[in-house]
Amino acid sequence: MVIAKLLGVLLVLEMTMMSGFWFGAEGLNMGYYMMSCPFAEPIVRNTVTRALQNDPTLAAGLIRMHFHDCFIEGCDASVLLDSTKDNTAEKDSPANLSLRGFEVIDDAKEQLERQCPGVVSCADILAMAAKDAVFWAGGPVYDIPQGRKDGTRSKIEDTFNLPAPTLNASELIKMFGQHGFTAQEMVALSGAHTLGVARCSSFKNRLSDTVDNLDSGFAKQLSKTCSAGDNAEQPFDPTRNSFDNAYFNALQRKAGVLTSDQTLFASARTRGIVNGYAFNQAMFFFDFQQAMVKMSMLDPKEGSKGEVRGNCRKIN
Ligand code: HEM
Ligand SMILES: *[C@@H]1O[C@H](CO)[C@@H](O)[C@H](O)[C@H]1NC(C)=O
Ligand SMILES: CC(=O)N[C@H]1CO[C@H](CO)[C@@H](O)[C@@H]1O
Repeated sequence: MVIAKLLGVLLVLEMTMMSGFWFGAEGLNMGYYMMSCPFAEPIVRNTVTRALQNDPTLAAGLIRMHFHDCFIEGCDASVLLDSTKDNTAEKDSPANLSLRGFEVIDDAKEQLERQCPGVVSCADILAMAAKDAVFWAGGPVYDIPQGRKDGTRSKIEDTFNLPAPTLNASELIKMFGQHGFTAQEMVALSGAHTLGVARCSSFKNRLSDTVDNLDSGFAKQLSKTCSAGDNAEQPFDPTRNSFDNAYFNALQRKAGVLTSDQTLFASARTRGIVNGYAFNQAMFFFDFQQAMVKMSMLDPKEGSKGEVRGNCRKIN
């Protein structure tokens, strides 16, 4: 088992080296900023570390923002664009207003523009920041290839492509399948809910639904949270700032917060995967980092298909 995993890691490493680092003409690759901005990675990492020391809850914000970015129009920083007088951007979609961490990206961008103007894309900064946040919170360390360019489209109506918290396992498998993910990768990625919170408006549907596989004690907890209003926050698991497998243990206790969380344990198609991750955190970490690398490479806009924004909130 262990040897097989190790071989797997070596193989992946070798493949990324071959495809990117050494022959790196087209496509994303590991050494993308080696010549043009060698300190890009440490600058982002230091910025993220400083921000998270101040506010550990922002780790969740950065990871979620990267997910929303990649699922709409590919990983092209479309999620970072502000609305203008003729365009309402993704970030102003009412249901998605709880995205957090924009200032961290702005801060990293400002420093990078001083060091190497016009070189490091906002999409790459966001992907690096999400990776640094995972590690900072205690999750796996991994490397992501770079070379994404920033897009110019960000439209509120595109956010219907995000999964809704009321989806069941088959719908989630289908939706993630459309982006090329297996059911196992979808469950691993959902494990990002080991960090952060959901607001009452995202789960109150469950309080009136009697067939929703909800532990009765936990149902009382959710009702109590909701008694403080739609924006009241409920942590996904008891350790909201630690990247661990407590989320999967919560699903086993029927104490998942969203319908889309609990369905992963309720459905026979994904229950085994949940049990595996609840039992073996190392396996969750391994699958999570692989799935995050894959997610970070969704439809990148390479070369002349995009630009490097000077300000992550505005197209050039
Ligand atoms: C499987 C489908 C998914 C659904 C339906 C979903 C839905 C949601 C919802 C409704 C919230 C709470 C928003 C709020 O009430 O303010 C949330 C939070 C969050 N999501 Fe997901 N999500 C999914 C997958 C993912 C993935 C793939 C990631 C990252 C890899 C992710 C990362 C997060 C994080 C970290 C938070 C907490 C944010 C915070 O505390 O600020 N989610 N998600
Ligand atoms: C999941 O949702 C779809 C669409 O609402 C429905 O057709 C299907 O029966 C549901 N599956 C389960 C297992 O509940
Ligand atoms: C995950 C989520 O809540 N997505 C919503 C974002 O906003 C749009 C528009 O209001 C909704 O259609 C999505 O369901």
